[in-house]
This record gives sequence, structure tokens and C-alpha cells, in this order.
Amino acid sequence: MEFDQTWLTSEVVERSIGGKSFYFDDLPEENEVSLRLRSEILGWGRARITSDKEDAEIILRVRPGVLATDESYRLESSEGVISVIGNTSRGILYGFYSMVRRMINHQGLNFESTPSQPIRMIDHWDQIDGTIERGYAGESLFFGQYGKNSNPDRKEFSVRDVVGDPFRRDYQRVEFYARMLSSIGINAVSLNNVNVRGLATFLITDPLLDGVADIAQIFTSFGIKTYLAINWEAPKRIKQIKTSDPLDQEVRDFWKEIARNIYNRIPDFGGFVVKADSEGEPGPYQYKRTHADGANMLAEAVEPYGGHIFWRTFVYNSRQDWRDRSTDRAKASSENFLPLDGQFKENVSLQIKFGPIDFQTSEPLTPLFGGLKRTNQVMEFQITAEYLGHQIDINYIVPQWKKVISFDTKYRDVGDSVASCILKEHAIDPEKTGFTSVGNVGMDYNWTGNKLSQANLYGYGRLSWDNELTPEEILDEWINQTFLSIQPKYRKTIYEIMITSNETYKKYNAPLGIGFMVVPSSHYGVSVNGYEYDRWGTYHFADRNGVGVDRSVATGTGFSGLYSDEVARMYEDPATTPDDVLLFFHHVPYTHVLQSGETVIQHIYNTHFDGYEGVLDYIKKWSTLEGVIDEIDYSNVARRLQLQKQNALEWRDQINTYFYRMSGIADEHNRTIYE
Ligand code: GCV
Repeated sequence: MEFDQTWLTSEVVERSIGGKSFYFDDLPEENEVSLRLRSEILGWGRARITSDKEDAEIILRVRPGVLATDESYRLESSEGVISVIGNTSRGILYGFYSMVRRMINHQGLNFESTPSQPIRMIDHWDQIDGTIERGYAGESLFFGQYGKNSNPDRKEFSVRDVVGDPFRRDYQRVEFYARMLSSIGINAVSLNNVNVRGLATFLITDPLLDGVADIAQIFTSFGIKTYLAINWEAPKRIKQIKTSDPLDQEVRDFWKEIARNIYNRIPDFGGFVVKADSEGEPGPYQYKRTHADGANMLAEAVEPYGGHIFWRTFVYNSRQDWRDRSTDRAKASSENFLPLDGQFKENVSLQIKFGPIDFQTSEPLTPLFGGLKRTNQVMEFQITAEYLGHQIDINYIVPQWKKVISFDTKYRDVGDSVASCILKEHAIDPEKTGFTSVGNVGMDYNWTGNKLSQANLYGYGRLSWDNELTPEEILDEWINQTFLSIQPKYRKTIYEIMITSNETYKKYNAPLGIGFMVVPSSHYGVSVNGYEYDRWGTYHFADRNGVGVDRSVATGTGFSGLYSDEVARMYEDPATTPDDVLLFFHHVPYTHVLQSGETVIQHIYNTHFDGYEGVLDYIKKWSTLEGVIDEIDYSNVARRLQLQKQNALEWRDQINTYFYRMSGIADEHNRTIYE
């Protein structure tokens, strides 16, 4: 095959189910998923299907109503026979992949599982010309002509005119991708960028719907619903209607007609993802309507078909004046959406970035979680490493996500106030809650640019399915499956590199939660003041006295007051604010002593020297794998490590020098800081 087999290699198959005989017991009816299951067993699984129960080693049983949800599964093993049980064939499909995984990882085959989050989605930022906004692994799997249009990271995202069929139609690749997603429990995919540019606006209409339908058919068979991102101005652009006002009857009829046509072609179509009034995109504010007006209008259009709207809360003033200290971007989504709590229809979910700004290395949980009490919500993550090293630097992100979803919001009105539970607790339809994340794959041979970035896709799926899993367990599983044939000591080396990699990256990046010291636009590499005087509202306010943004209620922007009383009290006071977000909430002197006991300035120096050393250590460790793992994988990562070393060095020296110049305070350990 022309692409890497990820964690689903033929070795994995051989050591688990290859050659085994499967028996379908009591399958009430065949559907796309049960047919797919059969072809997975025979094709990918290289196993047999027997009609004689006595001959079966693995029995698949659909038992409607036996398990908690239609996605749940149970594995039972007795006297050499394994049973996979589910209410539906979807449950069995998840059970099937779980059985394979558990066999490889020696995790035992008496096991029952129900997903923690009902929605487990991937959003693609793929563009109609084959490029991907914030993509670091080649072109889109869905659009474009690979080879002719190879320009994965152009650092600007306008879309070129497309001549002819925009679809790539590499269905072998899409099928394998769908298998990857289904094997980790993903159940929804949005195909195109939320900035819907150029011809992409027309994906919701004929004839482009044909291409969408072909892709959706593959995803459906793996239990995955397909969504599209829409352009708010579609009524104007597609049908030359004079307005896109959500209360205008012609506009409402337009969307109803669009929905009717889509569901005719794709009966299990998921619905729409919407970025409106955000970073220059059009939206209801143009017509002085609320975001509830906008979302509910679309929700009404898809409602007769069971459709669903994901409405993003990433709405902020992106034309800020740095001189204006009263506007705080961190407050924007709360200011825009808290007043609308309770006004959204049952088939709308607000799609909320986990942090108040934008997928930085360290950010607090956004106060919308817990603040919204009667609204369906999904938490948005970013697997693609926009601010986390572009899939050049090694960065296993799961520890950061785990920390976010485990944050205790300390709201007393709910049974469980931890971030991952609050979604259901405050929903009007708990089934319309969960996680979504910007995907990280492209047409690169290994899907993710850096082979090790596959672990982030794997980890996102596994964590979404089971919020109790630890980053360590997930990494262990991924390494066992991906590097199945190498000796345990080498797997341990890979583990040691990856488990510390998020912390290492954080160490040489912007310090203590301040964020955004990146090169503008591309967001890779250091530029301390790159965003300091710009329009995006992302400032660090370093001066000769100290650094950080005062977001306290007493003297700052008041952002910290948006949390529950207990959490607000914690963030209000620099002494109780956790170190890793201190500068997000407070402007403190360089001599301020952290909870760790270090001063801010010494912490900056120490972490930046350590971070670079960490990368040197990875290079040494990785070199021991030469000749042990596949040469393609070895050199893929080795090459990137050299780039990471350069990146970490530049971060270290520019950050250290900048803060030395600002503070005039020398490093306690007299290491080299350039003047
Ligand atoms: C799709 C950030 C990124 C943009 C992205 C935006 C969003 O600002 O830099 O590329 O646009 O987030 O989430 O909509």
C-alpha cells in the first residue's frame, strides 16, 4: 500500500484475529455497518466467517437493549470462545476493534464499555483546492489533485480557483482513514474548513453533493456521520438572495431547501458546522440578530431529518487596538454567549474552544463551561499542532487535554463539576454533547507528517471514548500496536521521549501561560513581540517591572470573575493562581516567587535551558533506534528532531535574552544568555 498502516498494521491483525473464524449470531438485519463488519473481518482482518456456530472462535451478537447505549459493547471470553455483544452492529464494530486492541495489549477479554462522550468528532480544515488551513501533513484526503497541487503549508489560506472536479476521490485512502477513526471510537467528521472559501460554499448543493455523498457513504459504513461547514452568506452567494438575515423568510426557505436536498442524497447526514462573526467571516451580527437567531434558523432547517448544528463560540473582535486596555479577548466568547444561555434549540450544540483564547501550550479552561447552564456544548481541541510545533517538534498532547478535561469548575449546582462531566450536566439534550477536534492528517505517506503525531489522533479518540484513561495508558497502547515487533526496551525509549514531550515543548515556549510569542501568521517559531502591537488581542505586556496580563477583578480586565466563586477566588490572587497560568491572569514582577519556590525570571531561564537540553536528549535516545525500527520512520523523526533542536535553541536564546534585557537580572547559574 502507498501509505503507512498506523496502529492497524498487518502484524497487529496476524497476532490478534488473523485466520480466526467468526460467527454472526442473531443479526436482526443487515445494514451498512454490518456489511462493513463482514468486510473488515474478511479483508482487513484476514479472518473467516463461518456458518457453523460450533466452529466459531469469535461470536458476534446483536442484542437490542442489553447495553447502556447503541455504541456500547461487551466482550466475554470463556472456554476459548470470545463473544462480542452490542445493541446494534455499531456497538459490535467498536467491540471488534476493541477486541483487537485488547488482544495486542494483553488487557483481558471480559470487558464492557460505554463511551464517556456521546459526540466524538473530528473537524477538518480542508479546503476545496486541496490545501489545509493549519495542516502539516500534506494535502487534503478529500479534495485536490495530489502531486499537481502539493503545497501543504503555504502560511496563507486563500483558496485558488478550482477547475474541474475538486474531489480527490482516493477512496482507498478515505476507507483506511475511516477505519483508523472507527477503531478509536470517532463517530462524526466534518469535511471542510470552517472558513468556507471559494467553491467550498457550494459543497451543500448539486453537483458537488455527489462527491460529498461518496465520502459520506464510506464514513457511514464505519459508523461515522458526515458534516459540512457552511458559509453564512450562502443564501447570497448561491441563490443571489439579497440578505442572509436569519429572520428573513426567503433565507429560511433557502436553508430548508438546502437541507431537504442534502438529506435526499445523504439520509444520515450529520448537519452543519458554523463559524460566524469570527475573524472576518460573515454572521448574524451583520443584521443585528443574535447568534441564537442564527443557529436556531439552521437548526429548524435540519430538524425534520434529525440534523444537528455545531455553532462555534470563537467570536471576538479581531480588529483590536493594542492601545485599548479595556478590551480583553479572553472575555469575548463569554460576553457573546452567556447572555444567550437557554435560547438555543435542542439540536444545536455550542462548539467551544477549551481555552478562552486559542489552543495555546497552557491556558485555563474557558469559563463558558459551567457558566452556560441550559445549552448543549461540545469542547473543541486541536490535534493539528498549530501552536504546538507543527508536527515537526515532538509533542504528545494528550497530557494537556487530560488536564483540561479533569479541571474542577467547582460549580455546586451539579453532581460532578469536572469539565468533562459538566457538558452533560448543563445540556438540554445530553446526547448532543461531547468533544470535537481539528484533525491532523493529510496525504503524507504517514498521514501526520511526523510519525509520532499519529499518537495524538489515536489519543484524542481513545480519551474521548474513555475520559478515565490516562495519557500513559493511551501512549502505551499506541506504542505497543505501532511498534509491535521491536523489543520492549526500545518501546520504552519511544515512550520516554513521548511522555515528556508536551512538557518539554512547553518549557521552551512562551512562559507561564502567557502564550502567543510565536511568529505571526505561521505560528511556528519564536517571535516575542510578533503579536504585541497587533489587532488580534494577544499581548504579554512585558515591561521593565514585570510581565503578564492583569485579568483580575480588582485591578484588571475582570476576566477571572467569570468563573465559579471558588475558582474565581483562586485566579484572583497571584499567590493561589497555579504557576502554569500565572501570567495569563496577572502582571507580576520578575522577582515574584512562584508556588514552585523559583522566581519568575529564574523559572524562565531554567525552563528554557532545560527544554533545549530535553531535545538534545531526545536526539540521543532516538539514535538508539536506528536499525531497530523501520528506516522510513526512523529518518522521518530523526530529520524532524534536527529542526526541533534548531527551534528550541532559537526559543531558548530569544526568550532568555529578551527577559534578561527587560529585567536586568542575571541567571543564578551563570549560563550563557546573549546580551
Ligand atoms: C480556521 C485560529 C487559527 C485559524 C482558524 C481559527 C478558528 O485563529 O489561526 O487558522 O481558522 O483559529 O478556529 O476558526
